[in-house]
Amino acid sequence: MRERNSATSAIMSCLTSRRARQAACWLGLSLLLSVAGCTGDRSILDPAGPAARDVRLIWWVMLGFATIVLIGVTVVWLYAFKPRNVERTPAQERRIARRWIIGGGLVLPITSVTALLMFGVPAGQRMLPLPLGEPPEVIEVIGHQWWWEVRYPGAEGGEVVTANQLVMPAGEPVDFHVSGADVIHAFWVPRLGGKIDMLPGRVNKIRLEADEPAVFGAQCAELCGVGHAHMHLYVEAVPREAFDTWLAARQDAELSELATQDTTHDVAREAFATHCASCHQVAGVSQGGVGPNLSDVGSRTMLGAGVMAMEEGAVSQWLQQHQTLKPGNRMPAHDDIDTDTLDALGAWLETLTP
Ligand code: HEC
Ligand SMILES: [Cu+2]
Repeated sequence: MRERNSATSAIMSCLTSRRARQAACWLGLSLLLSVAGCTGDRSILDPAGPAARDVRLIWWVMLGFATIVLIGVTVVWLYAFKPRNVERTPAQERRIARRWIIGGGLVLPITSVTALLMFGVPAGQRMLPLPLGEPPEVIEVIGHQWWWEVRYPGAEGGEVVTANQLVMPAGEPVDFHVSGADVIHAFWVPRLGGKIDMLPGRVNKIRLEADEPAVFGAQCAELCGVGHAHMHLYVEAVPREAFDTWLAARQDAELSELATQDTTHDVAREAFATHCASCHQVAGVSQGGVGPNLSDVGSRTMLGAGVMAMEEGAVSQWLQQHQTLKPGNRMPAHDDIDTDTLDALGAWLETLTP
């Protein structure tokens, strides 16, 4: 609230000051607004890994270059308006014209493009999944309308599958193999680097690394339909040991036991078998593959790919209001199921916390 008040008074003082000061005032204000976006969990200017640092460097180099070009063009443009009365022979005119064409049309673009390539090519190279001494962890990320499927094919004891949350080891390179299940999406964790298209029928690869354990925001970066803006991904980098523990807890045997052992949830499991099993997988209970895997849904921090925070009662609320919370999403409204049953389903799913 205080921020809003100070912003309002800044705008008011811009409006009420004199003309010359007004111009400076607006310039300052717009600069302030533009740097306000430079931090946060989705800022490319606040890198948390080597690939993102490269991207930031290229960004600054390009900004610097663009600024120099802008100033250069402006100076030349102003110079062109300067009145002068020199008589030139046609040969002199031709020579001057040729100088401009060769200098501005060939030398300048060749040097600037070469300089940019010198920064860009090594940076792109570092993001390529080139062979390493020790093969890095592979995480598969598959974009769906409008949620994320995340698979760990290298997990000890068998592949681990989850959704809408990506846990990765920190301090080591990780290869992301990305694709799309329906339309084109794009995988983008701005503070780690990227972005890369997720294409149906093709696997794109990118190598990213998080310097330290931290939580990052990610977002689908390719317009993919009505739910695109609601397609966030929660990314958490954890120490290697914690990562291994996290994976081990998500082995099918562990998850099946978690989902089936507690008999107080029999009603919920029955309702699940009738209404939900065709679309959702819960280890030991169902095999559906249309929607997110729910075997560990209780351990998510967000539901619906970021539309609501996971807290007590959140799953039941999602079941009752998901078409309002995330309009147009691909899960049918369940108006035909009574609230008690939805509450029971929610309560059971929330216990699925490995
Ligand atoms: C026709 C297929 C379909 C059916 C039937 C279905 N769902 Fe879904 N469900 C989806 C899809 C698709 C999503 C992803 C929606 C999104 O976020 O865009 C989803 C999302 C969810 C989520 C959020 C998961 C997350 O990680 O954010 C929960 C919880 C859920 N469904 C539970 C249920 C329950 C319980 C039932 C039965 C009452 C059910 N679903 C029936 C397709 C289905
Ligand atoms: Cu999208």
